[in-house]
Amino acid sequence: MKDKQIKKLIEAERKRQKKVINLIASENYVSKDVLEALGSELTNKYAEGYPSRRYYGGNTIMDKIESLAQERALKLFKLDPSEWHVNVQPLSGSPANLAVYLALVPQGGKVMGMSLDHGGHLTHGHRVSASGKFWVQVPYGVNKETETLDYEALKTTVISEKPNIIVAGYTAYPRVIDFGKFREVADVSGALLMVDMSHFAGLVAGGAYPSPFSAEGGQALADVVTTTVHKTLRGPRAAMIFCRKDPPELIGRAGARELDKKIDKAVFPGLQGGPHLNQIAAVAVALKEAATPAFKKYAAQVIKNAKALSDELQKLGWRIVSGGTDSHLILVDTWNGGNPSTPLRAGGIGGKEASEKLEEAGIIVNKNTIPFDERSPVDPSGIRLGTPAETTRGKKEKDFIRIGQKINMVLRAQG
Ligand code: DSN
Repeated sequence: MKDKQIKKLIEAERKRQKKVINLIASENYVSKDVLEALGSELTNKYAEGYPSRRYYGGNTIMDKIESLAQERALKLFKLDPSEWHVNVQPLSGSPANLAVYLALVPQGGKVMGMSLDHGGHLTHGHRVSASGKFWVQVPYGVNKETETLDYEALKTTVISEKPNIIVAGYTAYPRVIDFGKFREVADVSGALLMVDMSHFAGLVAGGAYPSPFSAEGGQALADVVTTTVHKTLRGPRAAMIFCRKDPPELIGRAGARELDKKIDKAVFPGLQGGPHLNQIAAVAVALKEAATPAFKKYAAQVIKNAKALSDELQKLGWRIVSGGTDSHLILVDTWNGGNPSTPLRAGGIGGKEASEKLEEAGIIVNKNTIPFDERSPVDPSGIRLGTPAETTRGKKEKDFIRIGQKINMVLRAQG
């Protein structure tokens, strides 16, 4: 590379990534093949439109790449192309979610999403996001005692609020989500059900987490599923939107006809211009990798590692939100979490200080609110830990037990 300044910075970041223990739950390390596709000549091309329906010439090869990505996406999640459609053009998770609302919810309509401080995402209707400015959020949260989803409470909210769409799938919820119960809840008022599986898509692909698409007996679950590709799915920064094609039982529901056409239109020309075909090619590469037996093992190991880390921290006296994990992430209540026999200084340690101390020790985490947090999001009561990135680097349970011990030592060190 001729640009020495950027070259030096890329090199520095490469070294940083190698040196640290990365416990950011939403990050991962992609393969060389994914990087190669991202850095290819595909970035030079404009391809506004969709395969065989482009607004620019010279797109025969781009059509093949995009169609291949779509084919691989449907195959990976075992979806019948006559029943499901996938759009692989969203640049990332936030525009993907916005495209769904733009397509299916009238302006001012209701998006029922989990509150940010309980583990939801900004784009699930939070007021600072466009999703909360053009639509109205009907917030829900977890049960105060169990810190898990309360499906009966959800049903009550749905009956009284009648949301247009219900969003399940979160950024800081460590437990399995019962998509069958969500389907029942949505059916109570005729709402559409959207699952944002960004965090656990790789676990679904690897068969280690329940599918939001359909139940084991074939019962249909979500109407729309969005996902980023760069988290547990271990691909480039990108997103996809899956939707059911005119499911007979949905006909007649508000906004429920021709979901595929509406979503395609919302992505382009509704929100985006030319798709990033270098990114879409990298998505296709990652989807092929995720269909291998090695990836299946990876997904199972991610969860085993998270359980090992969670158990070790609990053993060392830390309070884990909801008492554990079924997924790739753990929420540690650092503020209220000290072991009485080796107490933290009065008041515990806030999430901001905890993440800073850990970073000094080479462990990268993010500060995070915990449900019913009384502290501010800039200095919340907890930290979020995730195992996808370090599992990609080959770490197993015994390594995560050691990481748990190091976290404990760092957070309890005085000064
Ligand atoms: N998806 C978020 C995360 O979990 O880190 C970022 O928006």
